[in-house]
Amino acid sequence: MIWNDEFETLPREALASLQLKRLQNTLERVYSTVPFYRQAFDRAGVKPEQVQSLSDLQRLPFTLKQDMRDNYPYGLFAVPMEEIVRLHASSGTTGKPTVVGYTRQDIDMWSGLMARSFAAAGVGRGDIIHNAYGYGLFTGGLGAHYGAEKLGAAVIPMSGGNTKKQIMIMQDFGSTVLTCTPSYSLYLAEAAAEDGFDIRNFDLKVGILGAEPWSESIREEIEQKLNIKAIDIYGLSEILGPGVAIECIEAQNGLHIWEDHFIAEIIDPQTGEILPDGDEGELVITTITKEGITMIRYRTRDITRLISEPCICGRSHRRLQRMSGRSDDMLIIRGVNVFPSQIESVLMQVEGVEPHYQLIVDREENLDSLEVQVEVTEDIFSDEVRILQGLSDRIRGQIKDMLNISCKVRLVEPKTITRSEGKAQRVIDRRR
Ligand code: DLL
Repeated sequence: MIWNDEFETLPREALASLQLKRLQNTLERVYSTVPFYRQAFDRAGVKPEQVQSLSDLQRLPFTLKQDMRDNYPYGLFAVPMEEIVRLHASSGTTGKPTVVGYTRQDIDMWSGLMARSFAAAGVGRGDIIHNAYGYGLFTGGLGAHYGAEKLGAAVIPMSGGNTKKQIMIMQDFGSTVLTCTPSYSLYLAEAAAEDGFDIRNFDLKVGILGAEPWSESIREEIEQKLNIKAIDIYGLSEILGPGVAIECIEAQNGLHIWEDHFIAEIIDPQTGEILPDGDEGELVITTITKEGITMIRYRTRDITRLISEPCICGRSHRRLQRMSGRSDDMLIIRGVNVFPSQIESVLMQVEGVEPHYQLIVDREENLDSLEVQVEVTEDIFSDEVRILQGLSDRIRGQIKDMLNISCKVRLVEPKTITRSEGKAQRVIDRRR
């Protein structure tokens, strides 16, 4: 279902002129209210009024996560604190979090985009949304919650954790929609089975899953194990939270990025050069309606490509291909670049391998080493050592063939790898 027909199907030309108008207003505004941007634009020698076309945006400098850290906590806010009604923060792996603030209008806009995203995933009034994204500083919980209410669906504010209770509530309340990370959805299926329930028989019909990278093979696992349609949703706190982009249920192929609110560019992560539509690179986003925090050419570090072919659903907004990872998650193992998602894709093609794995990177005698720990089914695990050895050799060979890296493979018993209630930790890098 299309939530906002006028905007979601706006012809490309009209969309571009709306973007330009909104961009120009945004630049005027931040130039006068945010010293950080005024200085950055001055250094680049560009005044807001010189931005006369969308391609002029390229003349402005990028904004980095480090800029948010340098201006911690409120230095990038574009409005006085009296206008801020909500604060969120993203944890980040090191040091201080990055803080984001929302005005009342931002919250309305966010809820509207989340409602629009739910609708694109086939969710509507009458649905019961089991929201297992964490409530708190993380944007997932409250972002999905407000969107669900705006949509007019019934939302169960579960938050993360307490997995056994989640199963009971999901079953008793007849939840039809599950919102959580893809890894947690698999954990829920597993925990239900442990309690003697088959989650496939619950009322769930769709999962709105995101906040971490996942592969097409994991989607198949989830759809099969939970008997749902698994929809990929993307977002990040710096830009909004969940609801920046989502797959439509009609195509389930690429995530529509809501271009009436965001301008997307793809750049070469090394050189910063703009890449044409269709090329894979780093996603850069400019917000053109946000008030509290406005991001001009924010480097997301997420690797994807823009799909500009029209979609069968009738929405005119371009699509992002499923994220293949983050440029800063890319592992360099003895000089070879590899994304955890590539290893995941290899693993998931092997019969008997479960969708739970961890990559341990270390340095041994001055050389990088990679150990892939992956769970295998109970049946396989209780097989003879010879058979297990054969399987791990086969996986090692396939990783070598497809990704050109040598690694150790350790097959582990089911449920050995720590389950996560939020974002899964796939990589443990002991070199850092
Ligand atoms: O993860 C917001 C969110 C909540 C998105 C719920 C979707 C659902 P952060 O904690 O700031 O915000 O993390 C943002 O997570 O830059 C990506 O690297 C990653 N990420 C988010 N969604 C996806 C996805 C939320 N669908 C960071 N696929 C982003 C791959 C994703 N990575």
